[in-house]
Amino acid sequence: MAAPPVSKAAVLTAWMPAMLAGIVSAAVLFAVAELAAAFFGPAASPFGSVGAAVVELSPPWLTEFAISTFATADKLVLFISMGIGATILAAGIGVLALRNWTAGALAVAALGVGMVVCVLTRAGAVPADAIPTALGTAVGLFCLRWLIRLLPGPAAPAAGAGADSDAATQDSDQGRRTFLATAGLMAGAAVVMGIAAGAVSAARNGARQVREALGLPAPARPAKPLPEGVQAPVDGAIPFVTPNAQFYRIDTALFVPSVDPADWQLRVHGLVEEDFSIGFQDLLAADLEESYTTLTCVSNEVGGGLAGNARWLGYPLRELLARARPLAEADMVLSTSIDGFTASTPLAVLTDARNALLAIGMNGEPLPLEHGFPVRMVVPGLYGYVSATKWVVDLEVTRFADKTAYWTSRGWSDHGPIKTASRIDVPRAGARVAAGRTAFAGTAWAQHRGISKVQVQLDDGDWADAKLAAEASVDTWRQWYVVRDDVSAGQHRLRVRAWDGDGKLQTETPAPPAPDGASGWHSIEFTAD
Ligand SMILES: Nc1nc2c(c(=O)[nH]1)N[C@H]1C(S)=C(S)[C@@H](COP(=O)(O)O)O[C@H]1N2
Ligand SMILES: [Mo]
Repeated sequence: MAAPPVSKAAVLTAWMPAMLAGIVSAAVLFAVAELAAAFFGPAASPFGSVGAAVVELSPPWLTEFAISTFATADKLVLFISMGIGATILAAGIGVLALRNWTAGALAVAALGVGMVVCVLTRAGAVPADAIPTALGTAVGLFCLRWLIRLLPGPAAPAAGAGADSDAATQDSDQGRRTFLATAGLMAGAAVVMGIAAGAVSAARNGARQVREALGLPAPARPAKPLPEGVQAPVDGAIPFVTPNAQFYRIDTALFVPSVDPADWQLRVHGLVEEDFSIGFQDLLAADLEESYTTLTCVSNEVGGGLAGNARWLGYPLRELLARARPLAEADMVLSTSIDGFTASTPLAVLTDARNALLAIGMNGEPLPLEHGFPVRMVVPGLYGYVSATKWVVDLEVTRFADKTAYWTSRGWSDHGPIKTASRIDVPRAGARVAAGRTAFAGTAWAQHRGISKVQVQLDDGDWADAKLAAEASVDTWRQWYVVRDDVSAGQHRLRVRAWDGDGKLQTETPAPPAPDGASGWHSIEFTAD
């Protein structure tokens, strides 16, 4: 007998319970695994580990797109996409399990194994970290089995239609209610376990509590006080020192690593005459130095906000490396974070007179967790991806010819000096200002070379010198401003360009961030009336 034609909509409706069974089971799987993982350690989280693997395996263009498009929301976007992907996959597995239980169960098992592989290949993972994912997969599979059993078999949706006796209808109503109640209970349990997982991992985050109780020692060499007038006297100019809470954050860490200073150790080794390790107490007891340095991300677009200036407290890397005595053939230091991120920094910039620091303090506070607590690197003059390793635990003195780092093995330039850049902060692009007397202001940077001149151009007028605010040091950004009396009503364009301390004009030709930093002159449009 030929099956009656079945519409797509009817098939979907018939599959709905199976899809729901798949999704609810997946929710239980992740909730159980994440709750158990909260007791194991950050590497044990299956969701986090799959996310880390996605980041790790993503083609460079995708990672770069994500960072430049979503900037600091890139992690949220990743998790939401993963959630959507997991939901679709779980729905599919539910249908598969209904039609053929063995195939469905094998699919779940295969995904479980895949997640365990992600967990075990993660930086800092130990074999026991596989337990939460294995446990979650087992419980999820059990729930799926249970829910599928409550469903009628995979009969064609329209079969038997019209032939239902009253008893059969009642039966199937009863069955539907049992199915929905069971699925609802499981979903509720998943939500409760998910909330508990969040609470447990927050409570077990020792680093946060230790950080709050930590007092920083006074620097042996305090920062040179900021000269008067580093701040442009214009409303809306950004703060010269970026408050920690406003400081941009860029990293590949899906969950901020939690490092207890009591367990923190830094190993210094490689092409050195002496290798050694230091602990956090050694740093607290050392002669610390404090200085202002402006950090910049290589992914910053022309006019973008991925730059920040802070007062960093730390131990000079040149002194740490002097103790290790690098061999003559060495030309690079590969720094590694506890989460596996690496950066390759020219040895020369870590051993010259600049204030390259193993930093523990930011603007008078211990480093915020997301900025590398307890210890990070800060190197004036280089983009963060080749220098600013957060949660740093290992320094290997080596050679550019022998090793590559996280981003340099993904096609980014291996030396990352910061390009001269200038930005208009006032007015904001698209703003409306009063015609007549109008102030323009902004920021320019060329770390370790300094800024010697800034010019602006209004519409097609002549380029005119801006006033430069005071310079704190060549390692920090510098503010500029211009007050004009003659801004006519209407639509305008403003452009800016800067010269570095060597008298070199910043590149006019636009270039995207990859592979060694964006270039081009920033311009904005605004309306005066
Ligand atoms: N462990 C770790 N450190 C890291 C990164 C990272 O992904 N992981 N990103 C680097 C990059 S690309 C930049 S621009 C700076 C940003 O430092 P911030 O987040 O404190 O502003 O950190 C650097 N240090
Ligand atoms: Mo960066």
